[in-house]
Amino acid sequence: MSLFQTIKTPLVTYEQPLGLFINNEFVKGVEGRTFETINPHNEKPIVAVHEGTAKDVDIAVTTARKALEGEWKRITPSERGRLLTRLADFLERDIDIVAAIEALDNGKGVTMAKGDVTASAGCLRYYGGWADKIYGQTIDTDANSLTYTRHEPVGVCGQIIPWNFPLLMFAWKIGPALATGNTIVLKTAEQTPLSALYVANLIKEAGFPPGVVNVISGFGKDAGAAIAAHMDIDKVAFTGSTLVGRQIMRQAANSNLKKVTLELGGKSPNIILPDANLEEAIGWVNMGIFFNHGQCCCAGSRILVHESIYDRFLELFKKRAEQNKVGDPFNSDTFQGPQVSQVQYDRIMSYIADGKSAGANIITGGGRHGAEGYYIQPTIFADVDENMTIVKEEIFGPVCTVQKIRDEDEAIRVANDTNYGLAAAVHTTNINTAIRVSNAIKAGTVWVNNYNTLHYQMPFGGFKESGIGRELGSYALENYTEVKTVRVHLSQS
Ligand code: TXE
Repeated sequence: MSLFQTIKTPLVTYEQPLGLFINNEFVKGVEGRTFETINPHNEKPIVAVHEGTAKDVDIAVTTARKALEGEWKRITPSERGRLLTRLADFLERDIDIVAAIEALDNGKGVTMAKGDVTASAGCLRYYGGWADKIYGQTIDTDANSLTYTRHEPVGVCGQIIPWNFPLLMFAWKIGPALATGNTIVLKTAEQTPLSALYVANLIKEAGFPPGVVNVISGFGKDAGAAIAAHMDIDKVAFTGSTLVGRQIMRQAANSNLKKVTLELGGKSPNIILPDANLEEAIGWVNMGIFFNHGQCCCAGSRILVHESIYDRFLELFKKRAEQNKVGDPFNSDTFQGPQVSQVQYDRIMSYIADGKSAGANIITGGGRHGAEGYYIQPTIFADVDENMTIVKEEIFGPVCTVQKIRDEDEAIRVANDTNYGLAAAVHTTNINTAIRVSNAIKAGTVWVNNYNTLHYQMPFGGFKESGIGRELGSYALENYTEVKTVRVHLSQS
């Protein structure tokens, strides 16, 4: 099988790389295996890509180690920054192609996909700006010493990303790692390998030295597990399910105790208090759960509404959800496309069936949308109780539950009644209430009167079982540097 193929989408025709990206070249996997990636809109294969296994991870790690100790080490921090900003420019230049790839491979609406490209370019440019601003400290302990710290790269970083934001997760991962001088072996999700391979070509075009970024298409239990267990990877960063996050930690512990950061699942509460601007809140609630087809780790899937506005809320929310345009990702006004895969479709449908049989009341949706593709209707469950599976577990689809709460205290108690702690929101026009509730919620991000408004300048990550460490903002830089203390004894003569 060849290493490139021309792909025709409804919007653009482009050259898709198919190989593993190692040492700035596209290559076949050692085992010679390939796997197909499926178009979730029509359930048909788009193309087959070369599969990386543990052997390819080994080769990529050797390459990344060589780059780390070689050319990359000699490049100045400012030049690293310039490479990142150049990559951001190329992403923006190719926005139509990259957005089309995301629409094709992931199923997200092309307009939403353009937003992902812009946010990814912003993220890379932001970290490009950081590259020459990584400082240590000088520490005055006594007159006979000079003590200072250096923030050195951790080394070779393994990064494993999911399929819900294939390009954006790629940017979130490589941005801070490259800004701080690390090299990378990144595995994309098997459902969505295409955009990262396209961007790999841009990485080469931008002028990154060979071996600095290596991209492996492959499966979790083979290539992914090989990264987590590798003895010569210094750090692993993972975004995905809590189940796999635990495995990654175990493998890191059982191998070389590589550093671990995890960005995992969520079951985030979205609280609507009686003094909220209801019209505006409904818009954010809709965005909170249905954006990206509910495939967001921070999705506002548990909606907690004060009893005094509950009926009115349901009436307005139903109306709003039914206005969401569900359909072909290549229509520019599509808000919700298909779920990413048959597996995800089945998983979500089984949660819906579970909610129905547990006696939850369907306000809207609850079924398949259309006859082809992994489309699911925006679904709202009401009259749920706290112990139902649909209230407890991450569904990761366009499905939410609406619960009645009596007062602020109950809202806080119910909001925190979860093993997760990724995000939350409160809608109120009282600043005191907003701050009180935000302080009381155990979550990495709390939105007040908005939802899902992530930004590369803001740290993002989870309390409790939602993860370890923070991505984005200056905080992410800490994941990718080792602090070295140097103490110099000053001679008195
Ligand atoms: O996730 P996996 P899946 C949640 C969401 C979803 C569920 C399952 O609830 O319904 O997880 O999705 C790689 N060693 N999230 O099965 O398996 C895999 O190849 C190393 C939340 O797709 O965690 C892919 O690259 N790596 C989430 C990545 O892990 C392994 C985003 C994610 O896949 C591996 C996605 C292993 N043993 C799903 N097994 C979020 N936090 O945004 C798999 N992988």
